[in-house]
Amino acid sequence: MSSFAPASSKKAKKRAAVDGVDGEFFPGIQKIQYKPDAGPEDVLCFKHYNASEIVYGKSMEEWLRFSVCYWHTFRGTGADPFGFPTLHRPWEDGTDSMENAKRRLGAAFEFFTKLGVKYWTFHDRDIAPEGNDLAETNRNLDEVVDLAVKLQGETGMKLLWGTCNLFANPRYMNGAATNPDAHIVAHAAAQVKKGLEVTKRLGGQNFVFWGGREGYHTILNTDVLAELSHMANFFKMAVAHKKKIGFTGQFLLEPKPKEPTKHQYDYDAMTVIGFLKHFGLEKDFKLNIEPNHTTLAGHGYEHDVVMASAFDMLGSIDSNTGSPDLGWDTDQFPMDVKNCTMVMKTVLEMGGLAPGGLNFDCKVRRESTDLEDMFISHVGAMDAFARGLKSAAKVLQEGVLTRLVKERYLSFSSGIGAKIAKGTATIEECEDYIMQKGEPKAASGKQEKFEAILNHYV
Ligand code: XUL
Ligand code: CO
Repeated sequence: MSSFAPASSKKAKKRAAVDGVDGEFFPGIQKIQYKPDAGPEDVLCFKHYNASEIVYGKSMEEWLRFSVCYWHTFRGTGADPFGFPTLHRPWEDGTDSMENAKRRLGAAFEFFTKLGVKYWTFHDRDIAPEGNDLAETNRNLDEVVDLAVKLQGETGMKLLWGTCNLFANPRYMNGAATNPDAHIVAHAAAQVKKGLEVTKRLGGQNFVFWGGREGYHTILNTDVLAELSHMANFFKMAVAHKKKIGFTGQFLLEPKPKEPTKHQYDYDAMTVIGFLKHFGLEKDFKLNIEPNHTTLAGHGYEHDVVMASAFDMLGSIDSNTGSPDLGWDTDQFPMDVKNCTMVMKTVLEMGGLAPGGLNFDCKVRRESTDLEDMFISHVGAMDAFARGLKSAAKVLQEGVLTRLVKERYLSFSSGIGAKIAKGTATIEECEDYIMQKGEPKAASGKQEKFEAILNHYV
């Protein structure tokens, strides 16, 4: 029996007819329920995430636009540089065939529906195998997308964003948009053309560019200005095609400082904002911020979320976490309520993330080998974010932190401060002001007080 919805629904029975995706892949798991009184070991239910509950004027579901990523959750094998795959999924037959691709998609939609998320994300090459040339690859993609359109229609699932994998194939080892060979740049552009078209077909609300190979391993062999200009022109071609086909999704650029490339051009939020503004692309792009990338860049967890939002450039979030004691991208599920509170505080302050969302760019540990771990991880992270949302709402509703921050900057509301804030003060006026008023008195920054107040709410 097919089971893309709870086994009891009429839709589930009808769906058994979809070719190649028959079968229930998570037979022991029912649709995840909200059970606020469940005990500590009951990890297959939500204790905090209650989709329809109103928090800070909107439903939890509207604030927390959760999305499951295809690459980790349905293509992750647990392989690492030192070891073979550990995650053996019942829908995988060990091949990269179209049949397997379709069966996997069926399993994915059963997972999405039982979990109760509304959105998913994918790279083109996650969902369909590459053929012998671009034409065959595109045909494969079209065939799997046909099935995805059908499954989306049956389940009500939506595509948060699509993206192109411009980093795994060996042709891209020296970069895609920044490759020193124009032939390869053209190939990447052709791939993006198709990626945009299928994302449009699936009603994608955004389209992501992550430049994993856009950067350098040694600056000795690299013309950085040429590469950055080519990348900007590459994005301009994509913007032109987006307009031509009438794709209305938001373009998002995802910063990351390194890994796999030693130095990636999209280093962090401010670097990307600077790049976009320099090349006149800031109206066409926002940012997709992944906190594990932020910490890899040497910043605090929420730094890039806050910076992108401050410049009205926060489009979406790849909500994951790293391990603060490691130096690489571990893509763990976000389970830290304080981190989630800080992210949700920013999201509430900006009035919501739509059309972006909270995409779980996360993978279960290679040692978390049970099928149910796929659910436990997502449920735990959704609950952590629901708690973060509730704490952030309290922080803002009571307004203590907001008031204290405002008071800290009070000197800019009148006199010389107001002129500095408006940009009308001159350097001579500042000198006159100091000559009259004398030495300023430095006020306490009160970091510990702010930290203690946050702890009151979390
Ligand atoms: C890699 C990463 C990507 C992007 C999409 O670190 O985050 O999965 O989110 O290409
Ligand atoms: Co990501």
